[in-house]
This record gives sequence, structure tokens and C-alpha cells, in this order.
Amino acid sequence: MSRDTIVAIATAAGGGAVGIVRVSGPAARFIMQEVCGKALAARHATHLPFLDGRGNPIDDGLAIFFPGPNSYTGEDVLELHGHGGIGVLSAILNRCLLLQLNATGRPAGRIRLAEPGEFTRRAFLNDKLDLAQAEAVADLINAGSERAAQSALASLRGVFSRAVEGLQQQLIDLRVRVEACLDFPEEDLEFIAREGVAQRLLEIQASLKETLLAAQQGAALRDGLRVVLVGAPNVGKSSLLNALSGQEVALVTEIAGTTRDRIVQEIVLQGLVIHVVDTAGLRQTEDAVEQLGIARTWQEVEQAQALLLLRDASGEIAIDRELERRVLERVPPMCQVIEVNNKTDLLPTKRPVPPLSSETNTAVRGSVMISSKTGQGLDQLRAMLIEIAGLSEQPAVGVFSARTRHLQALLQAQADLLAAETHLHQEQLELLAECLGRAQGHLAEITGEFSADDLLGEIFGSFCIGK
Ligand SMILES: Nc1nc2c(ncn2[C@@H]2O[C@H](COP(=O)(O)OP(=O)(O)O)[C@@H](O)[C@H]2O)c(=O)[nH]1
Ligand SMILES: [Mg+2]
Repeated sequence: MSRDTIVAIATAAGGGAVGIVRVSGPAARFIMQEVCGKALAARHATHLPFLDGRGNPIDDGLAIFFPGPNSYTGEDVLELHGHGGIGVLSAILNRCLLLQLNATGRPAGRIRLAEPGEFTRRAFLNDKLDLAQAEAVADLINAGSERAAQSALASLRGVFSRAVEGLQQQLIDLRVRVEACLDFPEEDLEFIAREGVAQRLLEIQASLKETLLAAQQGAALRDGLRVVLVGAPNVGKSSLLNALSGQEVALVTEIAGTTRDRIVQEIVLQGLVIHVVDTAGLRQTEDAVEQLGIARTWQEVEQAQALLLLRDASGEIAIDRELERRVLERVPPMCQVIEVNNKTDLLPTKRPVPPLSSETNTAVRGSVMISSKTGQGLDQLRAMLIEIAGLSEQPAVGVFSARTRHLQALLQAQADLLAAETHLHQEQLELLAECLGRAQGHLAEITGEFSADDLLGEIFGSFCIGK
């Protein structure tokens, strides 16, 4: 544990009515004495002048002292609420930092500027928050919609952590039984049956699925969904972007190769921010500018969270299966693909709709018939996007914010449990025990029980100074 005392301006840069300088660490009490000129009652706001080294006022404000461990960081914390201008706040900050030079009465350890996220990091290290909650602090501050803020607050209040701890508890319970029966190999199968191992495993899988669903929703609300429109020229990608956004964002012409650069437009569906990316149509071309655009299309394919593979359902533009296969090969593993068959308004009504769905591919989630011109099928497409973001169901555990890191850990735990199920059916009990242990390890990563220093550095390093 660091013996340094950290100081930072905790409020956003720029002029505000009020700004806060926050101090945490062993010298907080000493700084309180020097700057406030007296000892303050714990957790009470006191109106007083903040003093410089000669006893002259720097600002008038409110000071609050939180003795550890009942503080944000778990250490002694001093908050100085002054006027919110950068001049005033810098003066208060520098006054605190310069106390480093006062040797008399100052506890050991430096007084220095806080690193990004260091207050919250200390809160984590002092068990005030677990890692998922600490991440929720940043997510709450950065939340771009009310719904995203609500879910971040739920995580901060421990809804996510409790769901993960519940899963861990179920797993520990199961592991104890499986390990116990490993000690009595002669009666192991009987033991397994008596202890209801198969039933318990199913229950854990069901709880994990619920938690994953809620986490996916939280992650989608936090990050939005990047949806990339891809297809041959003239199938109607730009028309679809315009139809979805309700604006003439992209140029539409009957000339192939109209869209050369990617165009990103944000739309909001049921509180979910969707970044719709229109791209240059994929084809062989001699045009140097179009080639650059097509290279960008491939970059977008590789970053898509959802990909709309557009075709011309009227049959005027032939479907290039080979090209589609190449697209599917390059989408990232978690990306969901929808086959979008456009221009249904051109289909003769009497003729049955031609089967356009390509051969089964695990990445392809489904297909939809639409017309960008008449708007037919767009509601179904929107519903599919909401479903891809995982927002179509109401999770039993409630919504909470989550990050990709958490989703990966939950998905890995899910894979471990699936493998565990196989080992159970094949009566390979040692392998079963191993998979259960691994699943538990992945869950522990979420709350940060055994987190490596570099992961902590990455998480807290992305905070601003003062958090
Ligand atoms: N009839 C009909 N024409 C469409 C539809 N969508 C696009 N088009 C036409 O197809 C041509 C190419 O459209 P555009 O959106 O520029 O295709 P992109 O090259 O894939 O971006 C334009 O002339 C559009 O008016 C549709 O749903 N129905
Ligand atoms: Mg276009």
C-alpha cells in the first residue's frame, strides 16, 4: 500500500460554480490543519477560508474531512470545495502539493498529484469496491444516455458483482461435491447421482445464461452497436442508411460506385445507440479512389459488431456468393450477420419470393426482406438489431452495465461449463472438476479477485485524474 498522499482537482476542467480538490492518504489530516487552520468534525461541511502558507485566504469554501476507513478510498480523505475556476482550483491544488516541503508535523510519504483513476484504484485495493464496481464508476461518469447511466449505477451498487458472486457460490458448492467424490473413486458414480451433480450443473448454466444476457444488454447500452452495411454496388446500402436514419445522409444514385468513403450515422433505437456505417460497394475497379474506399469497407467488416449483407432481391444484380463468403470469413468472431434482401417493391406480387438465404453459416443470424424505398420490412430489421444487442428480453437479474472484458469472462465460463457437461456424461470426473475450476477462475476475473497488475493499470489508466 502506498504511503503517498494524492491530490487532484476532482471536477471537470473549465469554469463552474463549484470545483473540488480531493486529497487522500496519510497526510490528509496534516493538509486539513494547514489549509483549513483547524481540525474539522468528521463528515461535516464547514464553511471557512482556505489559507496559503502565510495564513492569507486563497478562497472561501466548504471543507469536509472523511477519516478512513469510512471514505471513498478507505484512507483519510479531505475535500475542499472552492469556486470552480481553474485559477482558484490550481491555487488550492498547489497549496496542498507545496506542503510536501513542510517537514515538521508531516507524516512520512510524499504529497503528490494523483495518477488517472488513482482514487478509485485505492478504493479497490482497500476493498471499498470490487473491480466491476470500479469500472462502473467510469461508466457512470461517461454514460451517454439516461438508460446507460441507470445500468452503470446498478453495477456500481453491486448488482453485477452479486450476480457473479452468486454464480461463484453455486460453483464452489458443486466443486466441493465433485472433489469429494474424487476421493472415493470406487463409489464415484453413485455419489455423483446422489449429490445431484447433473441437476446442479444445469442450474448453474441457467443462472450464467441470465447473467450473460443482462451483461450483454449493459455492454450494448454502454458502447452502442456498430452495424456495417456491406454489399455489391447499387444493392441499396446508402438508401438503407437514409431510410434507417430518416435523413438524406448519403448520396443515392443509380450509378455504381457512388459511395466511396465510409459514412457513419448514429441512430437511437429504444435507448440503444447504433452506429450505422455505410460503405463503398465491393467490386473490382480500376478507379484509385474507389479502391481506397473498398479497402475501408474491408476494415469496417473486420470491426463490425453486426453486419448487414445487402442483396438486390429483384434479381437485377446477381448475388456474388464468392464475395459473400469472403465477407463472412473476415467478420470478427462475435459479429452477427443479417442477410438483407432489398428492393422487394420490385418483386412481382404474384411470384413467390425467391429463396435468397445462402448456405448455413454460423455467423448468419437470419435474413429479412425489405424495401428501402417503401420502408417495408424495416421494422423487422430494427427488431433484429435490438435482438442482436440482446435488448429484446427482460433479464431476471435486472440490467447492469458491463464491458467486453466481462462478456469474454462470462463466455469463457460458459464454454467451461459446456465442456464440464460433456465430461460428466462421459464419466471423466477429473476433467469435470478441472473445467469447473476453470469456470470459477474466469468469474473471479470479473470482480478482480486475482487480477494481474497490468490489467489494473489498463483499467484505472483509462480514468481521468481526480476519479
Ligand atoms: N425500387 C427500389 N430501388 C431501390 C431500393 N433501394 C435502392 N434503390 C435504388 O438503387 C439504386 C442504388 O441505390 P444506392 O442506395 O445508391 O445503392 P448502394 O450503391 O448500395 O449504396 C438507386 O437508384 C436507388 O434509388 C429499393 O428498395 N427499391
Ligand atoms: Mg452507396
